[in-house]
Amino acid sequence: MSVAYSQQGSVAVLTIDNPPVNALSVAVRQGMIDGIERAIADPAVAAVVVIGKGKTFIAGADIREFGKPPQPPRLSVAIAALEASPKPVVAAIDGVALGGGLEVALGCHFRVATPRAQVGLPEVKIGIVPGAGGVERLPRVAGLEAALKMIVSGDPARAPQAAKLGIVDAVVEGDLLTEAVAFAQRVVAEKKPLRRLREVPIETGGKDWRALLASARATAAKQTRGQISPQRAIDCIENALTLPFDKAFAETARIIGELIPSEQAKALRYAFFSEREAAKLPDIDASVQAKPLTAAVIGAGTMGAGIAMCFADAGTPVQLLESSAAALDRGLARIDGLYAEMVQKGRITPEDKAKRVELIAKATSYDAIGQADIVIEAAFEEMGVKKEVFAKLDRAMKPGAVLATNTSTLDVNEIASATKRPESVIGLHFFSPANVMRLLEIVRGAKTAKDVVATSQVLARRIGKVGVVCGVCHGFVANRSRGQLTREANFLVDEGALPHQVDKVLYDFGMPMGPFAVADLAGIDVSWRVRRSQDATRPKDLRYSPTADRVHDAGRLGQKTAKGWYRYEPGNRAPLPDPEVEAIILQSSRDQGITRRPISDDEILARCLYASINECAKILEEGIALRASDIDVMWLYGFGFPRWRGGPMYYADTVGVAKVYDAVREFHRQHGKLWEPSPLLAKLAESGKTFTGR
Ligand code: T1G
Repeated sequence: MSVAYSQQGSVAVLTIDNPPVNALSVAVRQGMIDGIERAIADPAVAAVVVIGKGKTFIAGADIREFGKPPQPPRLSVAIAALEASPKPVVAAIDGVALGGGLEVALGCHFRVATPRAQVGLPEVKIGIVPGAGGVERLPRVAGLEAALKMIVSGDPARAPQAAKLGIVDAVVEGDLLTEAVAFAQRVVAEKKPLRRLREVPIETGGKDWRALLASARATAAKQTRGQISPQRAIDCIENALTLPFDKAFAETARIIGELIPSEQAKALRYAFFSEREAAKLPDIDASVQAKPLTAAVIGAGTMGAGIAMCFADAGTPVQLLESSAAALDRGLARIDGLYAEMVQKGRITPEDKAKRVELIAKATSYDAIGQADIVIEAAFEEMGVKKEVFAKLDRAMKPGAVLATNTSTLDVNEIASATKRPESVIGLHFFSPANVMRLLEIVRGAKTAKDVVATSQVLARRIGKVGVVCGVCHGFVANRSRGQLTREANFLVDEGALPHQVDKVLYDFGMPMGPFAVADLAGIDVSWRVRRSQDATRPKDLRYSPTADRVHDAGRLGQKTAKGWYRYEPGNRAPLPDPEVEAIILQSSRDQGITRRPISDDEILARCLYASINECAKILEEGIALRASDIDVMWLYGFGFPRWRGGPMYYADTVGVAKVYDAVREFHRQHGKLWEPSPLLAKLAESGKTFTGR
């Protein structure tokens, strides 16, 4: 039974029951129509409540049905039936009412919600627009400005905010069904007029609607650069303002019809399901119990401080350990400064700041953190230091504690060998800035126990990260595969391109920044140190670009010295091309005996992306990553790869694996060993298969 029909006194109750999230399948749509018709026909029924079974109202249309031929009845028909009902219909919302879920609620005459409920129209995030009346009805209930914000961002509003906006008529404590039935009875008793939103005019709050739309377009162009759906959603809202309801609705239907099969929407659906897939591990099921989660962080440097903030941001107490009180105070001062900046930008209130700072407790000895369930080490990136820390942790931490390292390059197994409990050791690799970037690479060592992996996954969720599990190799999955892009970017500059040309190509592709701007942000000394640590083991016959070292040696360390691959004006982070750097580059090309040549944008894109894709294929065949989609999720959340392109593996599939393979072979011929094609890439290309099953 997808929609159960029952009665409480004179109120009919339609209970949506389609686990896990009450998605609006055919049976649910039909069930709602049958239910409302029965209620209308029954003289003993005076009002109707629509409620979801379980912890969700309705999560929206069933995304798995997209791309298949639509089956009647359409959702809008079911919603129209609810709205047209002569008897009052009340939506009772707990959990989420998203997409079609909120559209069902907006078709009802009244809405009540629990305090924890959330309502939203996230359609743009999966590349489409709300297609069952949300675009037309939300502005009518919440006003144009608020509706624009919600529809274009796709972000939900919590019940109290939704009540303020008028989307929800009442926030109720206590049992939701009881309260909703009582609400419905009051509507009947008080003979409240039924509010059919289609008949309500759109409020613009006295503002010029054209200006509001223009500003929403500009914001969307910045925040979701390259993505079509937010702009199309604004087109739909414009129609809602200028056309009669049914005409606007028909236009929206036409637009969504175009968007559903579009490449962007396919990629965004792929990203949605990939993210959920990444949480699933073949050898770890629900029977593996996660441990509790009181936490400590070692090291109050940039990384450690950022990690401590992740806990505080999630409302979880955390201890921060430094060897000296002075270093600890410096770390805490940095945290204070970052929160102060957030207050200044209006992202959090001064009270939020105080609460968060309070959650971070000082510790200056290992004994002080010994009772923590999980400790994350973010000490200096050097094996000797790490081993010393882990030997100390082995002595200090209670039995069963998870011992995690935030190393980005070192061998987790070797670090684990410094303890007598390697089964408790795991890599938890945060990306910089740790409190902002959402990827958490969960690096499973050879001996890491299953419950330690499961605990790390729970931890990731708790602190709002997207955890993706991988195995041990140099640089792990994300940085190892991205390193190839940086490598080629450097070679391209030696061969004839300039940093701003390379950066522009990748920026235009949809990356948030190009590799040279990223290097300036991260610090040119950081990658310099990594290269020095590799000098001893780097094969002498491999091509190596000395140019970055020369930029470093010229004292250009990036944004922090206002000079790196670019120059920077005081107080401005905009990278400006610098003739001094150009001179270093030209000299470096000459010294390497390279005759510079014009390099096309196509070559830049292919060299940078295919180098990484080839490496991703090697990572996959080595079994370091479990699935191609896991690598994609890492690039989406670790590097801001444009979500509407799915990720590098998915992108390779859209280009065509055979085409990528041909290009890799050609680059191999031209540039030698570093381009050795991955056997997996070759195999897929030759058999006409794809990485992601696209
Ligand atoms: N369709 C199909 N499956 C869905 C789904 C959906 N809408 N939402 C979730 N799932 C699956 C998900 O894949 C996972 O499956 C399980 O449910 C639990 O999800 C007409 C056209 C609801 C907040 O975009 O935001 O309505 O992996 O792990 O963290 O205008 O899922 O277990 O097999 O994410 O508690 C708009 C998307 C649709 C909502 C729950 N709606 N979902 O989060 O659990 S378009 C959305 C979510 C639409 C109309 C248009 C979240 C969630 P499995 P989960 P969660």
